[in-house]
Amino acid sequence: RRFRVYAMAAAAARVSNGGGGVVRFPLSASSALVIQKGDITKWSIDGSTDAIVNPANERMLGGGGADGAIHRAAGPQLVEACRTVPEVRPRVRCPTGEARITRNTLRVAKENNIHYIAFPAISCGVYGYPYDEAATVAISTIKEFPNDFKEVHFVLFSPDIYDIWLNKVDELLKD
Ligand code: AR6
Repeated sequence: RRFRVYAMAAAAARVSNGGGGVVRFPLSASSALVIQKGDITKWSIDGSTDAIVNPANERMLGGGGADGAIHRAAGPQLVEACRTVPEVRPRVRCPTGEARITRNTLRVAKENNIHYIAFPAISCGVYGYPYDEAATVAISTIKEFPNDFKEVHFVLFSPDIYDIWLNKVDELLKD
């Protein structure tokens, strides 16, 4: 299985595992938002170009949480690929800035013709971002950023975060 990984410093979403629990919300006639429980390293869409978003740190050379899991699943090629990303200043490949980084990820994915993309609950683990606020930033960014994704997935590792994401989607996408 092949997947591309885009690193993000800090930002917005959250993810967890519990098995099952896939809920789809239409964004337009040709695209949908999908909320699901699970391990983002196991996520893929058969036969399609896909991308997962790594909640990395600025240095982009691995860490704990989802970042650690993604590097373990990807193998050493991922850290090698990350090393080729130019530093904007010493030890910083991906500067922190939550809204800008979230939008940058979406733009990079669009430029690379990604049709399916999966986000974890960025910043909701090691970085300790409040879940409700993280859900608001993540979901409203997907809603407001013009995109051609067929599906944008949030893959949430914990049941509590999954519930918060579902409620937030109901609140923000009901119109
Ligand atoms: N699949 C989906 N979600 C996961 C997985 C997984 N395999 N593993 C953890 N999560 P975190 P952050 C959830 O800590 O807060 C690292 O050291 C987790 O339960 O991964 O953005 C980096 O190198 C939580 O809800 O990311 C950075 O230094 C969510 O993913 C720093 O942590 C995000 O938690 C980034 O911290």
